[in-house]
Amino acid sequence: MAKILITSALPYINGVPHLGHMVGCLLPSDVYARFMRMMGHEVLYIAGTDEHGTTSEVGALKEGMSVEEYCDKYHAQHKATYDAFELSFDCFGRTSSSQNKEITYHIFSKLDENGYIEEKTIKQVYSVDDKQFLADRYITGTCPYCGYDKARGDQCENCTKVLEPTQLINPRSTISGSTHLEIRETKHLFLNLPKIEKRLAEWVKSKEPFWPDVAYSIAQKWLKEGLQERCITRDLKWGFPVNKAGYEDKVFYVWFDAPIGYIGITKQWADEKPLERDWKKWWLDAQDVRYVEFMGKDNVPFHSIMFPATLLGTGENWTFVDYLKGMSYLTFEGGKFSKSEHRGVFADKAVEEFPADYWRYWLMANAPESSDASFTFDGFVSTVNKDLNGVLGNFASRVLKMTASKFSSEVPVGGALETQENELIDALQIKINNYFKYLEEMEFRKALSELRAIWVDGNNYISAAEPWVVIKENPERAAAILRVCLNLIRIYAILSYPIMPKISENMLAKFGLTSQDMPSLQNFNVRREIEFLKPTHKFEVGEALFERITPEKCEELKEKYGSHK
Ligand code: B3M
Ligand code: ZN
Repeated sequence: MAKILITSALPYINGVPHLGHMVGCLLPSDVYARFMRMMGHEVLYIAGTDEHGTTSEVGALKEGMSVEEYCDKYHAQHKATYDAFELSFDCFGRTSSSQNKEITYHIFSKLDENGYIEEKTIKQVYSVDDKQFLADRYITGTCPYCGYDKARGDQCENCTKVLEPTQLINPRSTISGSTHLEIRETKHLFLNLPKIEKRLAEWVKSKEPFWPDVAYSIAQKWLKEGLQERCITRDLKWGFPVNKAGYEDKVFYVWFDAPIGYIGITKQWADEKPLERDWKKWWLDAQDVRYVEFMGKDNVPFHSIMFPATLLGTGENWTFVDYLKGMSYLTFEGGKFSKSEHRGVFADKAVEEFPADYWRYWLMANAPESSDASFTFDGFVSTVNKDLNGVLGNFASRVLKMTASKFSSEVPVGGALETQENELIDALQIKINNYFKYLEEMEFRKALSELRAIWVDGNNYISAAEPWVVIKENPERAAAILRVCLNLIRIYAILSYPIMPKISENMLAKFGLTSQDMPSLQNFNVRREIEFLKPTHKFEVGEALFERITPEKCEELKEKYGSHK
C-alpha cells in the first residue's frame, strides 16, 4: 500500500466549467483517485476553487456584488456541479482560505529569508480612466508572439506563452475598454528564478524517466529559454495582502498562492478533523508520498517550473510532483466552448440532460491525451447507444431477464465450468490486467477501449454459448452459463466503478450489493470472482441501466447547445 496524493488543477472561480474543463483535469483525476483507492492505496485527493486575481474582481464588478459574495456564490456552484459529476474529492477547498493564507505567508517568508525575493521598480500600465494600475487580466491586447488579439496580460490563451502586460500590442483596459493608458513606475516583489534555476534544472532532469514526454519537454523548453525573474505581487485589493513591510497595499499574484492552495486545501481538510488528520504527513518530510498532478497543458509551466521553484527556494523538504499529467484541449463540435455565445455544453446543464456517468464515459473514452479531441453530439449519442446501451446495458438486461424467465430470480444451480468458460476467464484476465495497467499509467483512452473489449467478451460468450438453446437439452449447462453471465455483471460493475460510479452501484444493487462490498483490485482474480455469486443468490431484473438516445433528441440537443454556430 502506498500513500498517493492526487491534485486536480484548481478551476478559476469565475463562471461555470464546461466539458473541456471537466476532462482537462477534474474527471481524469477522479478516475485515477477512485482506481487507486480500489487498488488499496491510501489516497488523498484534493481540489478547490482558485479565487484570487483580477478575474474575480472583474466578475464581481459585472454582477454588482462584493468579491467575497461573488466567490461564495461560485464556490457553491462549482461544488454542486462536481458533486453531480460524482467527483470524489477528499476536500474541495478554496485558495482564499485562512489556511492557504497561513501557508502562503510561511512560504513567502522563507523565500525572502533565503534571498530569493527581489524588490524592483517597474514600469506598469496605468489606466487614467479607471484610476488604477492594470494587472494581468485587467488588460487585453494582441499577443506579440502569435498575433492573437484577445491575449490577456498574464498569458496568451492561444499560444500559451506567459506574458507581461507591457508586452501586449494595442493594449486596452478590460474594465472600461479605455485605451487611455500610461506607463507608470511602481515597486513590486520578484521571485528570483534565475538564482534557483540550476537546482531546478537538476530536479527536472531527474524526472525525465518518469514524466510523460509532453510535460517534460514543456519544462525543458522553459529551462532552455532561460528563466526570468517573475513578479509575484499585484496592485489589487482582492488577494492575500503581502506580508512584507512597504508592500501591505499590494497582494500576492494569483499564480503565487494558487498552487500553494494544494497545500492550503490539505490543511483545510486536516483542520476539519485535527485529531485524525495531519497535512504535514502529505506535504513536509513526507518521503513515502507519491504525488500525481492533473492539469491542462497550458498549466504545465506553472507546475513543472514555477511551483517547484517556489518550494525549492524555501529550503524545506516539501512534496514535489512525481508525475504530471498534462491534458490537451477538448473542442465543441470542432470550435470553442463559449458561454457568451451559448455554444457548448456546460457541466451544470450536462447533468440535467443525462446522468453524469454518460458524460464521464464519453469524456474518458475520448480524453484529449496526446492531441486535442472534439466533442460532437453525433459521437456522444453513438457512444451512449452503442457502447453503453448496446454492449454493457444490453448484456446485463439480456442475462437478468433470461435467467429470471428460464429459471428464477436466483442465481441458478447446477453445472460446472467447462472449456468455454476457462477460455473466457483467461481472455478476461489478460484484458483486465491491461485495463489496470493503462489506468495506472493514466492512459485513459486505452483503458476505456480495454474496458469496452471486456464487455464485448461477455456478449460474445453468451452468443456463442447459447443458453436459450442449450436449456432444452441440458438445463444444468444453461444454469452454469447464466451463472457465469450473472457474475460477469458483477465483475463489470466493479471494473466500471472508477469511470461510472453510479451505474456501477446500480448494477451491484441488482444483487443486493453496494460499492462497499467490492473487492480490492490488487490481485484481481477472474477465476475467483467469476464464482463469487453462488447458486441461489437473489437478484432483481429492475430497470434498464441506460436509456437509448433517439436521433430526434440528438438534433434537439444540437440546436439547444449551438452545435451549428
Ligand atoms: N486556475 C488555471 C486554470 O484553471 C488555474 C489553475 C490553478 S492550479 C494551481 O486553467
Ligand atoms: Zn500568443
